[in-house]
Formats: sequence, structure tokens, C-alpha cells
Amino acid sequence: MSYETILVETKDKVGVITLNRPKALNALNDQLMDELGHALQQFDQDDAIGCIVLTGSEKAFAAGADIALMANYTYMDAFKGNYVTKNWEHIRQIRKPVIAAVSGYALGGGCELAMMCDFIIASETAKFGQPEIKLGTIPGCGGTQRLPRAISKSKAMDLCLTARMMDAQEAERSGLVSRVVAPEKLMEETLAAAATIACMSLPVVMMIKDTVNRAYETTLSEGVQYERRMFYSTFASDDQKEGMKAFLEKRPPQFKNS
Ligand code: CO8
Repeated sequence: MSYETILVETKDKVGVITLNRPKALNALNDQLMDELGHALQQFDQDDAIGCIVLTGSEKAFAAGADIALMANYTYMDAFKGNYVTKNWEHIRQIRKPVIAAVSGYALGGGCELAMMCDFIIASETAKFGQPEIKLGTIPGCGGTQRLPRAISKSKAMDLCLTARMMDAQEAERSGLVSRVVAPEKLMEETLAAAATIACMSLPVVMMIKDTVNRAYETTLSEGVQYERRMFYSTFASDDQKEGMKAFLEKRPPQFKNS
């Protein structure tokens, strides 16, 4: 499949996807979401890839769902067309970690897309927000659900009800992003984090992603039980034997992803 709205490249063991609709500040339309889903699945199935980075331009990660596309939608267009569900949720099926590298605007669906990634590294220029209320609608791809879990009910209400934007520093203080870096260091730092992850045991990386995500879906006692079963299962892997042996022999581990 050739892509028109995204750029795709690999850097060693890291797959990099760049949203690329510069004239519309990477507004998210069906073509882009289809292409993004396809590229993510290709990287997920590629044994040579250990981590995925999703980024945008310097000015915008993504300024939201494409308003021009939605403007004349009827209820039936959205309902029967299965809007959002049909191609916005691919990212949730990806088993390898996906890091969002956010510079500039991450608004509406752009903020929601960043939140669907496993963690967010932000440039000092990043601005996050859910301004849908100004358009007479509400967040439609998890904003009302993921934002309160990430930054508290109070801040989520503030952002969704006033449509104000949150800068990178506030986003880091609130726990939405894991780190804030200088704009010129955004890709360097994100790729370094991705490369670190890609050198770990891939099955263990996937188990950690799965287990941390379980914390959002279950009770504490069931989550801890789930973690315990995952932890036990690592003892069936070659990589656990290698990791602990390498530590005792004071050398770097050579994981085989098995
Ligand atoms: N959709 C379509 N086009 C857009 C969008 C968008 N979300 N955002 C920007 N553009 C276009 C502009 O129309 C403009 O195009 P043109 O040059 O042809 O006039 C171009 O991008 C540049 O934008 P601006 O001239 O406005 O640039 P500024 O630097 O002046 O402003 C802003 C930048 C502040 C980001 C401004 O563009 C803006 O407010 N954009 C809209 C932000 C927004 O409201 N986002 C939420 C959209 S709704 C949404 O995401 C719902 C999600 C629901 C779930 C998913 C369902 C699919």
C-alpha cells in the first residue's frame, strides 16, 4: 500500500510514522486513519521492529478530526458509517509500544490520538486541548474518558468545558506527558527512548504494555492477579534466563525474543 497522508520509515529497530497533511495541520480524515492503521499493523507484524513512534509536524501533531469532512454529517452518516469506530481504533490493537512525539497542536481528535499511544513525549511548543465544545459537539474518540484518567476529573472538565489549551509544562505536571524536551531534541529523545525499548525482550515489552493497560480496565485486586500471572509466565522464557544470567555475569543481555 502506498501512502499519501503519512510518511513511514524505519530507524534500526524503530518504526516511525509521520502524519503528513501539512496544509490542514494534519487534520485527521478517513484516508489518513486508514493509512495510519495499515502502517501500524505492518510494523506490529514486522519481527525486526521493537517499538513505534508516531509524530506530526513542528506546528501540529494533529489539529483534530477534519472539520470540513464532519461539517455536513447527519446522525445517520455518523451512525451507519460507523464513524471513528471503523478506523480510529486500530491503534488499540497494536501490541508493540507506540510513543507519541508531540510538537505544536494536539487538539480534539489529535489529543485523543496522542492519548491512545502508550506514552507521550512533548516538545516545549506542544499544546493539548479538547476544543470540540466550540464546534457544538463533544470529544468523540475517548477524550472524555482518557483525559480524566490521565489528568484528573477537575482538569479534564476544565479543558473540555472551556476549550482552553494546556501547554507542555502543564501537561507534564498533570501527568499527560512523560517528558518535555526542547523542540530541536524532540525526535532525538523520542527515538532514543524507542531504541532503548526496542533492545529489550519483545515478548516482555508486550507483556508490560498489556499489563499496564489492564490497570485501566479492571479492579486493583484483579489487576494485581493478572500481573502475577504474567510475571510467572516470564519464567518460561529464554529471555528471563538470559537477562538474569547476564546480570550475574556482569555483561549486557542478548535477548532472543523467545
Ligand atoms: N479540520 C480541518 N481543517 C483544519 C483543522 C481541522 N481540525 N484545523 C486546521 N485546519 C486547517 C484550517 O482550516 C486552515 O486551512 P486553510 O489554510 O485552507 O484555511 C489550515 O488548517 C491552517 O489552519 P489555521 O489557519 O486555522 O491556522 P492557525 O495557526 O491560525 O490556527 C489552530 C491553528 C488554533 C489549530 C486552528 O487551526 C484551529 O483551531 N483548528 C481547529 C481545532 C479544533 O477545533 N479541533 C477539534 C476538531 S473536532 C474533533 O477533533 C472531534 C474529534 C472527534 C473524534 C474523532 C472523530 C473523527
